[in-house]
Amino acid sequence: MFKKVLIANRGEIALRVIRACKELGLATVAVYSEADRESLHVRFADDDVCIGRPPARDSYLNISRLIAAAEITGADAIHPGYGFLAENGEFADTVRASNITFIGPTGEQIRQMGDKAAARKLAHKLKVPTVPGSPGLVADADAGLKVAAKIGYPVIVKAAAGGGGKGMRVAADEDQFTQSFGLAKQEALAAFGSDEVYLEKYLSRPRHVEIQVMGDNHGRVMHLCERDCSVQRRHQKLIEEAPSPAVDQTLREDVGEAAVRLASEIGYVGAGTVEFLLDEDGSFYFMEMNTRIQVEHPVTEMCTNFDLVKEQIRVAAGEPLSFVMNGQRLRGHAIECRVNAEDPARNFQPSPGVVTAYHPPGGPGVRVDTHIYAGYTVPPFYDSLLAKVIVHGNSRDEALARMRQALDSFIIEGVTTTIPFLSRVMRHPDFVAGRVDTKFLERAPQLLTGQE
Ligand code: MV4
Repeated sequence: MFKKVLIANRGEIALRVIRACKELGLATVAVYSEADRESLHVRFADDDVCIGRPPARDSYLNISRLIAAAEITGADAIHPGYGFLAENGEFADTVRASNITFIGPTGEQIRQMGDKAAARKLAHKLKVPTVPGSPGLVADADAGLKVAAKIGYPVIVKAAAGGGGKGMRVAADEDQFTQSFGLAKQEALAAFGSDEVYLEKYLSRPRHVEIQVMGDNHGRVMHLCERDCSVQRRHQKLIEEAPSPAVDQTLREDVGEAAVRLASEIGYVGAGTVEFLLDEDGSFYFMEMNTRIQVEHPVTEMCTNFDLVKEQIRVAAGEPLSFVMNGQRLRGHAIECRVNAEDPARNFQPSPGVVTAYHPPGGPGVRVDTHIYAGYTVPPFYDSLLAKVIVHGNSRDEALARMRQALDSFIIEGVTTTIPFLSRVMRHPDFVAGRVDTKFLERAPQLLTGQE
């Protein structure tokens, strides 16, 4: 096992990883930017190193500073958290080349899944269902028009280097196609430095269902049930739950088995997520694989009773998976709401500033993962996640009631938060009935303001 783990991240996930390390008896190193001097991850870690100016590219994205921080403090492993360098193959390689263990998959595995067109090709080869579309990259608009004519409109053009929604364009018909194709390529080049794109049939109202997988260095991969992340805005997830109200045990076994097949094929090691689109008729299609621990991992922890971050650390140290559950023995229902310092009535505009009062909810089945406290200043440089409220209940209804109670007793003053908005969603008849898809918020704009 390691002796000392450096956490290459900030905010609530840095605290989450520090807790897991402490439980395993490991020392910790926090890194921080000049904007995060007063952060709790710095206080709770055994050692800390300032790695630069507030903008992420000068600090949390600076690979050589992170490696130097690990070397100076004698850390023998690095946990990347999510975001920042978590899915950067070069970072994983550089960490390993410096004789430090990267807590996550290999650089090669990160790159294999980072190329979304190649991942789709691999899924197709393994008979993991994919949406009808181009077999690989589409060279030019003329080639695209031919594929589109074959699969039928609407189609979606996606960036091979993309993921999470950037560099995507929908074309309703042949007339729109050439323009959408060009725009997707342009956006992809600007965002990722690559204008490679591929094509899929566009599904109009899918649910976003993703499978948590975990692999070890002994050739084993298991899955830990699905999460439903259909409530999103501009590709930002706002609410997640497990299990999905749209997935029964038979479907769970099918999707889970498909996810495990894909991850096994590349010898995947660590925690990963295989994303699927779920159609109204129960068909599921592979979308992409994320090679990191995700923001929404706690809903899986609550209904599997399994500590994903501790297991990430154990398997990185070479230990075998502590048991293989494959979606069996699920326990109740969990929901997570992301509380952001944003104003839903003003297009979710960020609201940084000082938290003047703070009191978190509590009680049975209520978990709050956060880094904020009374007097904390929310810096303007990073994403605006303040806290994750995660509830667990014996049934979805019990979890819903717990979430309403928790949100309504959560006091955060000084910054505008999304709490009142989340509270309204928890009372919306379609959400209560589990009738959500990726267009849910577009259909219910009154939720943003609370006005009818
Ligand atoms: C799609 C789709 C419909 N059909 N692909 C969005 C994020 C990126 N990972 C892929 N995305 C989508 N791909 C096909 N063939 C709809 C989306 C999509 C979406 C997916 C999940 C959650 C929210 C979404 C919001 C808009 C579009």
